[in-house]
Amino acid sequence: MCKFTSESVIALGANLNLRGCGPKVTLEQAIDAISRQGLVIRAVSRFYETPCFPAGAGPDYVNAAVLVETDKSAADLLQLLHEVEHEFGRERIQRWGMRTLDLDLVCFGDQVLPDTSTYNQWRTLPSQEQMQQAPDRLILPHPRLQDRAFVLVPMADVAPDWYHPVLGLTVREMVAALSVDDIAAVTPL
Ligand code: A4P
Ligand code: MG
Repeated sequence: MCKFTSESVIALGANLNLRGCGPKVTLEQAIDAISRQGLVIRAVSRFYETPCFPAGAGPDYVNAAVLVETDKSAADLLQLLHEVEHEFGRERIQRWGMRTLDLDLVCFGDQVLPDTSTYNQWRTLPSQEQMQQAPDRLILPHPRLQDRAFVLVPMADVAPDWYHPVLGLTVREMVAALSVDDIAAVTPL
C-alpha cells in the first residue's frame, strides 16, 4: 500500500557560531540531522550569505532551504524541527534575535493553517507588531515568506514552481517582486 506523503520546504538560518563551528557547518550538520529523522531530502539549495534583518541586529546570516518529503503531519514536522533546533543549541531569548540555528517550516504542500482568515491576520500584521508577537500555533505558509529574499532566493533553488495557495504566486514570481537590491544582497557562498 502506498503511504501518503507531502512535499514541504524547510528554511534554515544561522548567524552565531556553535561549538567552534561557523553557521555554514551548522547548517550542513542540521541537514544531516533532519535526514536521520526519517525525512526524505529531495533537494538542497545553495548556501547564501545574507545581511542580518533587521539591519544592524547582529552578524550576517547563512541561509539555505531544503525540499523534503514526509509522511508526518505538518505539526509533527514542526515539532521535529524544534527538537533539531534544540540539539543545535537554539535558545529562544528574543524574537528575531541572533541564533545558532533557526528552522522554519515554509510550506507544507498547499496547506493553509490553521485557516485562511487566521493566516491572513498573521500575514498582514503591521511591521511594528511583527517583532513583538509570535504565533503560538503553526501558521502555514510561513506568514513572512513573500517578504524575505533570504527565504525566497534559496527556496527558488529547490521549489521554484511551488504555488502560494493564498497569494496565487509561484516562488519565481515572488522573487521577481522583490527589489533588485534585496536579491543582490543574498550572495551564494
Ligand atoms: N510558528 C508558527 N508557524 C511556524 C512556521 N511555519 N515555521 C511558531 C516555524 N515556526 C512557526 O518562531 C516563533 C513561533 O512561531 C514558534 O512558537 C513557532 O512554533 P521561533 O522560531 O521561535 O522564532 P523566530 O525564529 O524568531 O520567529 P520566525 O517567525 O521564525 O522569525 P523569522 O521570520 O524566521 O525571522 N535575517 C537573515 N538574514 N536571515 C534569517 O534567517 N531570520 C530571522 C528570524 C531574523 N532575521 C534574519 C533571519
Ligand atoms: Mg523560526
